[in-house]
Amino acid sequence: MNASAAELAEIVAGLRQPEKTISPKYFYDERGSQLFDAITQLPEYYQTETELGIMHDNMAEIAGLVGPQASLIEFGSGSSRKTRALLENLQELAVYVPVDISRDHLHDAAEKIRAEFPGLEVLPVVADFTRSFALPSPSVMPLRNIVYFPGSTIGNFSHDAAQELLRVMHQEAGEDGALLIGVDLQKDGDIIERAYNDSAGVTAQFNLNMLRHLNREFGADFDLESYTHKAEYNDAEGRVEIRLVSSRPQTISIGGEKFPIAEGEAILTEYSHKYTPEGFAAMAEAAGFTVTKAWTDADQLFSVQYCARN
Ligand code: SAH
Ligand code: AVI
Repeated sequence: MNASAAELAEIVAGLRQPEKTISPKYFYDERGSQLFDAITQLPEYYQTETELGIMHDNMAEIAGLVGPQASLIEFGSGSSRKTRALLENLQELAVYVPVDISRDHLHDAAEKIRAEFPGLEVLPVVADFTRSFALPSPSVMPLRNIVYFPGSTIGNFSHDAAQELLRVMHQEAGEDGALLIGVDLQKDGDIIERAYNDSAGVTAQFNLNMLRHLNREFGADFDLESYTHKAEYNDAEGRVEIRLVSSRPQTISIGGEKFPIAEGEAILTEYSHKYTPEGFAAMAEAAGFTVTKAWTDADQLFSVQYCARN
């Protein structure tokens, strides 16, 4: 089965579940990546500016821990906005490998990085990082691998899947490697809910765009007008739950199957888990990492964590 047939099978399997579910990776076509960039500019979406601030305030220490001639492998690199500070400050970086599922957006971002950092080897990889993929060989042998996973994209995975992904990163890092990861922290639920229900409605457009993507790439027939965005913080589970709610009874066709959906029924499109520092440290430990250093902001909204291999 090629990637796209496997993806169609995955989407259909998700729609067969008791709660219809579609993976958040299907947010990211070109428009989805642009809408995510717009989300990062929203006043309510505290994560991006907070993470950038933490990186800025602690860059000398981060660069010291990474050391010289590293290979920087970034999972879910998007527009590589946060990476620029690392590229400017890391010592004699050997190569930058941005990995992302959003093909055109990744290639555009890589071109911009090449123009901004002319001496740097940039080897983008279009891949779904939840499936196995090959890393390119750099022309200069790096001294160590640093896996970079900013943005709290780890939060979009269930605890089991997140631990599995950390294990993959543990392998990619190799013996002398390390992981540098952005992790959103548990906090007052109102602050979190506002971040996913912005007043300009950009997150709603981002959520709905998933259906446009599935219509175009997978021949689905979602009627975008008849779904509304819903994002709620589930305190007990420590996660935001994002859904699309059907405003009328209708039938979805995809992959030769039909799925009735009732008025008021929802499709789950994303979880965004928030962690306590202890909760993340325990998960990292179970995947073979020790959190050597965790930096946070004055309000303890977000954290950046340096994880060494055990
Ligand atoms: N790192 C950036 C972007 C975060 S948005 C930041 O911190 O702002 C999440 C990014 O991960 C998107 O660019 C999306 O295309 C990518 N992504 C999500 N799921 C993915 C998957 N399974 N495989 C590869 N990339 C994925
Ligand atoms: C990419 N990821 C960490 C974002 C998040 O906050 O979970 C995706 C997002 N969904 C809605 N707004 C932003």
